[in-house]
Amino acid sequence: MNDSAPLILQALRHQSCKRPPVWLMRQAGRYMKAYRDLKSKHGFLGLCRSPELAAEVTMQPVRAFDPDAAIIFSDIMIPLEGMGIEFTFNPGPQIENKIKTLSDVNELKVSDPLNSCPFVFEAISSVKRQLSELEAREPKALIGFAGAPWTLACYIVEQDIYKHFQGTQVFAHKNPEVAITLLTKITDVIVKYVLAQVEAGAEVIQIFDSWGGILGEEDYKQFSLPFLQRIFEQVRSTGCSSILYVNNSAHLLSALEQSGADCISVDWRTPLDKAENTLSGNLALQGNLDPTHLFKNKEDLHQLTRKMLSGLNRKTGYIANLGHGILPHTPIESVQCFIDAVKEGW
Ligand code: 1CP
Repeated sequence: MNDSAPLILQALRHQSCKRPPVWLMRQAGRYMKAYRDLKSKHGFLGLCRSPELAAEVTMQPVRAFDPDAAIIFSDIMIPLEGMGIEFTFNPGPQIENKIKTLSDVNELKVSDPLNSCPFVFEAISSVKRQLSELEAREPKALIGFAGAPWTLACYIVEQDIYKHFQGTQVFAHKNPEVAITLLTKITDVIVKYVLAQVEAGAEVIQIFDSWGGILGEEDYKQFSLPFLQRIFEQVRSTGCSSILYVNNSAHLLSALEQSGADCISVDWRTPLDKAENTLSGNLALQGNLDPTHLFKNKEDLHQLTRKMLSGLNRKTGYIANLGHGILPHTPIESVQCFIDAVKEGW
């Protein structure tokens, strides 16, 4: 076992890395047969709610493909259950009692995730132990995560006739104060949730603002950024590193710079060199191969991965990844091809 820090932590601290570290967003999941087999027995929430099974599903891609990180298996909705929000999955979140009014917001509890979802923290401790026992060439980082308050609000606010979460935008503009109260309550819970993940052993916290990109820059600064700033300030106070992923974020890059995250995870639509030129050099970058490129043939995928790396001007402060989560039906050979191509080095 090598006892230096995991490459991902070196990259987030801007220490020089012998090669780019690599992992894949949503690396545990439906493209893996081992995952599908376990899910067919226990159901998605059954996997999330069992610390043993969540740890096992977390470790499946780590053992199969040797990425530089494990990301804890769970879902962004899990900490909301303690607030009184009821949901199922099919395959995405289906919410029973959507938020419509101020009184719905007032009824939400600012619960303690240690009570409402203790299994997440038990799974983190278990994965931490398993990673330390793994016979791997490099130590691996353990990544915890949460949804951004805006993205969580997208799922829980009533959408009525609106598509693509515009219902949440309409809700925010009709009742900005109610929306801010809702976002503040979600943030209160998410702060507790990520701090408990750090306490349990997470070394990096990634926040997913998957629907932040539907907002224009000014609205982003009102309805997403201040809540992210609170979360990242708290994560920073523990000494833990942080990553912010915002899908469809080309127009938001300068706003994201003010989030307080250590690293911006760039979606595939923005060329990495453009992100590198726009963002301050103090910020690390993560990304950003188009997840659909994993369906190309091996030669093309290898070439595209090497091209992604050669577009960068830096040799640290960078984590190779996809530009969004890996898709169902992705060929597993492509996952290995992508990881191996990154491991060829700078
Ligand atoms: O049918 C199934 O097998 C369930 C599919 C699935 C999985 C594997 C869902 C339902 N969630 C997950 C796990 C999950 N969710 C992880 C696992 C850790 C990993 O390996 O990376 C993570 C990080 C998430 C986070 C998540 N859930 C996000 C943010 C990331 C992103 O892709 O933008 C979002 C938006 C969700 C909501 C969600 N949960 C599940 C689905 C299919 C979705 C997306 C639905 C939608 O597009 O609205």
